[in-house]
Amino acid sequence: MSLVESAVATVIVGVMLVAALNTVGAARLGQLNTSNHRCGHLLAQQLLTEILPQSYQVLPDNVDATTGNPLPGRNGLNDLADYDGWIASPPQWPDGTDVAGWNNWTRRVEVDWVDLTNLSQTRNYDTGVRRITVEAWRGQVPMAKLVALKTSTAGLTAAYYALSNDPLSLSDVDFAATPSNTGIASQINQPGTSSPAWPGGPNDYFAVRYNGLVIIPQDGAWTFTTESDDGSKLWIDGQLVVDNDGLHSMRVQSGTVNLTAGPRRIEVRVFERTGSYGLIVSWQGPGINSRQTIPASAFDSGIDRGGF
Ligand SMILES: [Ca+2]
Ligand SMILES: [Ca+2]
Ligand SMILES: [Ca+2]
Repeated sequence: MSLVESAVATVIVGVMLVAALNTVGAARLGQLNTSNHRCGHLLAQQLLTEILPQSYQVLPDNVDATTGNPLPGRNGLNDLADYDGWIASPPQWPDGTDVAGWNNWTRRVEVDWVDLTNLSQTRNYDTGVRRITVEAWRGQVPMAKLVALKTSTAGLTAAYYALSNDPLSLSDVDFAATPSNTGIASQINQPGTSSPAWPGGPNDYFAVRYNGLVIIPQDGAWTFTTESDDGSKLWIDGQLVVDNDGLHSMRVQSGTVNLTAGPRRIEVRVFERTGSYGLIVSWQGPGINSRQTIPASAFDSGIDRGGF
């Protein structure tokens, strides 16, 4: 990984470690034997360090170049999904041999797609974010649980919804439902059009939700703008920044928020009732003196470029 990739990955893992501790609960941790807890943490961390660089996208497993047979143990694994449901007691080295001296210990892994707006919410479709959970148990007692996130690639995840009702505002859309289609958007820059928002989608009565990370280049006050037909809203780190909801033709609304440099969660929702449809998302802030469409480079967290 490059330095930038490494830094971003560290930030996200750090955030998630806090979330993991909250999940376990401070009271529970206090009851655990400190040395067992540290041992479990080391075991879980070792495995998580192995898993994080693996590909977000599913790849054919690694095989022996001469025999064509799958490599033993975890040496055959090469993507995050390969680790889902993986369990070993005692813990194993990557080649499948037991780690000596840890007979009563178990390590298990779960890999899920989660909703970026609610990291505890798993989804049965590709949200663009995989959550990796590694647990270490001694006997029947959980000693450590580490959680990390990995995003799919550059761009925002788009979830598309064909609506069967007549929407008047975003609150008329069930964004918790399974979407009609999903995709990746490098930017949000759709001027008014009579075309569908996704191939094969309807011309009217639909909604789109974009999720991902936006890299804030500098500390300061950042103004975000949506220009949309019909209504739209924009959130940064779960905070509503732009409210451009309701029925209207292309209309500009903005909001300003103070942010420190680094990756922030961004979510944009839009719906289309009838007539033309459009959505353009732009920003202005330190170093960007006039409103510009957020460039694709700002949505490139660089964590998984596939191939390392
Ligand atoms: Ca694989
Ligand atoms: Ca339309
Ligand atoms: Ca419209």
